[in-house]
Amino acid sequence: MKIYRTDQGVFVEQQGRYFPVATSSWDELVCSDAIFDRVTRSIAGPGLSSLDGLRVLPPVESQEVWAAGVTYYRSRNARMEESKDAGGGDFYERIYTAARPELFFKSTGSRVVGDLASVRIRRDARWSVPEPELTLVITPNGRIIGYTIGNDMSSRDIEGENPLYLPQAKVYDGSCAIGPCVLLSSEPLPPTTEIAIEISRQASVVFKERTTLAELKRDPLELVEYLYREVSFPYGALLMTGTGIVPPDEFSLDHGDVIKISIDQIGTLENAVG
Ligand code: DO4
Ligand code: MG
Repeated sequence: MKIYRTDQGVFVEQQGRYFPVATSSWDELVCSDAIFDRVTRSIAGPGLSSLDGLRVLPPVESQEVWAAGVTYYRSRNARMEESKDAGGGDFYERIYTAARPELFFKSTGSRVVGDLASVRIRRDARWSVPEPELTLVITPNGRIIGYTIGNDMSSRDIEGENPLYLPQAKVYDGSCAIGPCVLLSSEPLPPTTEIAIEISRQASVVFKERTTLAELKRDPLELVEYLYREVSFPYGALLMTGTGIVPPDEFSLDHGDVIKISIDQIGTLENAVG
């Protein structure tokens, strides 16, 4: 079951039809222990044939967005390369194998942009990339109730100059895109789940790659356990699980580029660079 947050309330999609879900707010629904039952019971009556005419909003309201890093071998290698002149390479090798994962704050809910909205590159960055990431939707008591698609926009030159610049490389207006919906599921996604990215410039594809969840080194449950150890989330949280795809070093995003990230069973998150 996929749920969408829109300007006309929450809708559940079932077999190509969209049914309204009774709730006072997104926050109320995602914090509800009965979310699966409530959403299932909403699938009744004729429903809508599409969400045309409604504005689909990012699937986040008061939730904080956090991110895990260096959870794929490809990400470890890219960070070691970009920070080698700053002497930071060793940190990435160590974090890749450490028991404690890298977790960092990414965005407030209000700063997240949704499907078809614009993401941004920092004005003071020279080397910017998107990071396509499976994103967990977690309740206040630490239960994973679903999955969505995230784009952890990053400034590689700033992060590479000094690992302590990470918050500036990662947190800025338009740096976090999430959507278009949440795939509600209490089961883990299969390791064969594919994450794919395509970047187009003036209608030509300039970068395209795919990976699968089999490459993700950390168990999502382990990431959630660390995140919730000493922090409480009264509205729950979203957790990006890290990128397994990094474009080649000579690639940097440009204004007007269109980024499409697709994950099996969830759909496609599309954002242009504003
Ligand atoms: O350690 C820097 C950031 C890592 C990250 O965002 C990722 O691996 O996805
Ligand atoms: Mg990332």
